[in-house]
Amino acid sequence: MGHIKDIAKIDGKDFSEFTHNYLNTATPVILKGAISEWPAIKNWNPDYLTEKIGNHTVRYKKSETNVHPIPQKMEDTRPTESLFSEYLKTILSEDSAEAAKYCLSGDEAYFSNEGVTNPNFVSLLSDFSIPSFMDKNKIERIGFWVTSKNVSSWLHYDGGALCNINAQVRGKKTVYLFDPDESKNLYMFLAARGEAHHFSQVNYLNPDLDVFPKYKDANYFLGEIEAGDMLYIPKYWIHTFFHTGDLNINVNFWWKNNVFPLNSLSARDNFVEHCRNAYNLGGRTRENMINFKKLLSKNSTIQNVMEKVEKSFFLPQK
Ligand SMILES: O=C(O)CCC(=O)C(=O)O
Ligand SMILES: [Fe+2]
Repeated sequence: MGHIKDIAKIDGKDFSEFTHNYLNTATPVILKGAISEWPAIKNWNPDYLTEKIGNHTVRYKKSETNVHPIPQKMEDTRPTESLFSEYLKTILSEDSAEAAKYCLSGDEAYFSNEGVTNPNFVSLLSDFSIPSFMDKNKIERIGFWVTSKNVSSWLHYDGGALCNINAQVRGKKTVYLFDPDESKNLYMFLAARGEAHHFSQVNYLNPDLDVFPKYKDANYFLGEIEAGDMLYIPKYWIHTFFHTGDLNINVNFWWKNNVFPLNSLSARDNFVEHCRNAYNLGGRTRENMINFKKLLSKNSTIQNVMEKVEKSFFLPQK
């Protein structure tokens, strides 16, 4: 394996150290105890959550394994729905292998999206607060995550050039973070193929080193977040979490900030954006994405040129 370092940890109440040394330098860090005063830390147990939001319908991922999503099957995987109370019962059931196939994530469940509050979860809003270093107007989405033990996300970076603060309200997660330039060892899916290009092709829990030999050279940062901690993931950092508490609950804040690091992934995202703009399919709507994919599949010349640029400049795997 490549080099493994610990993710830095600081006193989570010291936002001035965080802002100067981490936020503004795009350096990941764990802010220990940053949210220990949130009412959510005491309140968010199964009974309380069932009472407050149990009757609301929630969407979540249902996968064949404990890893979510499986990017190779993304197109056939539609989120599933049920009442939150049913979801909670299922993931707290006796069969833990089955429970780990469920993942209610910030992709589907959110407190607010582009400034619009989700009415289903309003009753939980007074249990947490937006960190004071964050400009409220630049928050794109506040996500809600509820899972059982042994759930894992697939190795990816967050789209939309967004920074991320992920707050652990209950349970524990082991966090793996890769610098964006480690993408040279991570075999990201190609945007030129219309694939899930924020995702690595490698299953980090069981990497196939015959197919992905450079993965063994990938350097990463490792850390653990427990109830009360916040993690800062700078934009474009590639990450995955392994969930180790019996019940894991997180609130995360995706927001725009002005720090704009130039790296291989930011350059690639810009390149892809410009290619889409050239065909009047810019803007990150689902429709534009689908139409761009259709265009690429019909025009092998554009596809091959894009693929060459992606591979030679942004994702070289020598
Ligand atoms: O909790 C996880 O497994 C993943 C979290 C994540 O990907 C995020 O906060 O963007
Ligand atoms: Fe993420």
